Amino acid sequence: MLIRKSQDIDSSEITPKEVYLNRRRFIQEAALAATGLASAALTAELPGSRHANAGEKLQFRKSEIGIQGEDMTPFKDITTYNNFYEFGTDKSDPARYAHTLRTIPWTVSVEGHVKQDRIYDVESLLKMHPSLEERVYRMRCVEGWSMVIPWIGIPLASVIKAVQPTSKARYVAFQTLYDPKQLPGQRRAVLRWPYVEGLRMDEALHPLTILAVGLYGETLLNQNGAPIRLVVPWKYGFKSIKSIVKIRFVDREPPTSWNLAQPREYGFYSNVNPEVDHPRWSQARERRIGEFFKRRTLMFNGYADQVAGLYSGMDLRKYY
Ligand SMILES: Nc1nc2c(c(=O)[nH]1)N[C@H]1C(S)=C(S)[C@@H](COP(=O)(O)O)O[C@H]1N2
Ligand SMILES: [Mo]
Repeated sequence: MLIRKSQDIDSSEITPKEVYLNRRRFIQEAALAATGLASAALTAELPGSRHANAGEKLQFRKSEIGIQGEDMTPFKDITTYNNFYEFGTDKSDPARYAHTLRTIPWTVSVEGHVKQDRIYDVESLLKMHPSLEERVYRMRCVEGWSMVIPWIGIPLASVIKAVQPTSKARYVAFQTLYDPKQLPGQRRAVLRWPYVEGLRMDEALHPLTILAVGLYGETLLNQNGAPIRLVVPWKYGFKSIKSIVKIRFVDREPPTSWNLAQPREYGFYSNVNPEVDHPRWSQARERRIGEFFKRRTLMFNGYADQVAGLYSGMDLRKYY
């Protein structure tokens, strides 16, 4: 049970901030239990996650995977210039409105062609990898802006290996929470809700693909997709689905939100490619947030050495 969990932590590991956050969580949960909102079964089964409090410090190791030598985008920009249509379509909307999302408790249902359908909390997913890793990734939005973000997370491959998909699993489908009360943008039909995304199994297993729970050493703020989101750095940003509640192993290419909305403009693959333009604009250049001059967009967002092999023999104009 969660309340006992926070007491389990060795006091030597606890920073003042963590003490504060743990106390705050205790009070939140006590309040929830008092109002009867949390059933006995719920609190017993959902230990919640130490990682789910926005802004909580995380312990991690620096990964050798990722980029070096580029300036990281300031925390302020990463957390105030966002795309998260569940909170509105303006870049400033998510930072203003995402506080309505409750990330405790949070569960992710793993289902489909897998050894066992099961519901996991964030912490038990993270235990599928030895430790949290910091990965500095260049990220490129399809609209033409880019950032360099020090993500904290674990390889999606570790989760996939732990849950053991069957041989029928050829793709992985992801789903964001659907709850218009918490995600008020879902009251408007700007997209079909819930937001869905997908990867081919080899893309999902690729070592660059991570489930992120933090950035700049702290748990994700809601606007960045708390408590757990996908990060696929060689693809346009919309593939990196936020606030995931379901991971489903499937045998066919799953539907994806932006492809459903504008199939001619957004394909399933959506690999960053300066040579394949969006029908309404060029993808050859991009604006790094914080910089004045545009820079050239790199093939596969600069990760071609690692990922080009996934697409050998494929016509990238057809499979855009
Ligand atoms: N559920 C959900 N996930 C989403 C989106 C969204 O609207 N809803 N926007 C996507 C797009 S277009 C981008 S560019 C990135 C932006 O992530 P960031 O705001 O953390 O930089 O999130 C992606 N994930
Ligand atoms: Mo985007």
